[in-house]
Amino acid sequence: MAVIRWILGRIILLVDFLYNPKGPNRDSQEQVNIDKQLANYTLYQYAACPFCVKVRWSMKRQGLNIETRDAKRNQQFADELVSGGGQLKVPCLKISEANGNTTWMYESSNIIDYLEQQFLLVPEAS
Ligand SMILES: N[C@@H](CCC(=O)N[C@@H](CS)C(=O)NCC(=O)O)C(=O)O
Repeated sequence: MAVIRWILGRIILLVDFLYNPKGPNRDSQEQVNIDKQLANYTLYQYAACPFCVKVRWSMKRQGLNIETRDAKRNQQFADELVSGGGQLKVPCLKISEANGNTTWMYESSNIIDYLEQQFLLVPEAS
C-alpha cells in the first residue's frame, strides 16, 4: 500500500511539473499591491496532494503569490495546522485578518472560490 501511495505521489508530482499553468500578464505595480494583501495568507499543503495541486494551479493561473507551508515535510507546520485549524488535513488556507482574527479554511473548492471572490478575478473554466 505504501508503495502504491509512493508511486501515485510521484505521478502527481510529474503531472504538476508538466502541466503547471502560466501566470497572468499583470502590471508589476498591480502585482506588488496584490502581493501586499497576500502577506496575510498562508496555504498549508502537501506537495503531492491532488487537492493541493488544484489550489496551487488556481493560485498560479491568477498570479496569487501566497506562501505555502508543507505540512508533510515539516512537523512544525503540521503542528501549526492542527493547533490552529483543528485537523491535519490539507489544503488549508490560513487567513490572518487585520482585526487580529484568524480563519482556517479547509476544502480545496472553498479556498479556490474564496480567493476568486476576494481578488475579483475571473473564475476558471471547469
Ligand atoms: N475534500 C478535501 C479533501 C482533502 C484531502 O483528502 N486531503 C488529504 C491529502 S490529499 C489529507 O489531508 N489527508 C489527511 C492526511 O494526510 O493526514 C478537499 O477538497 O480539500
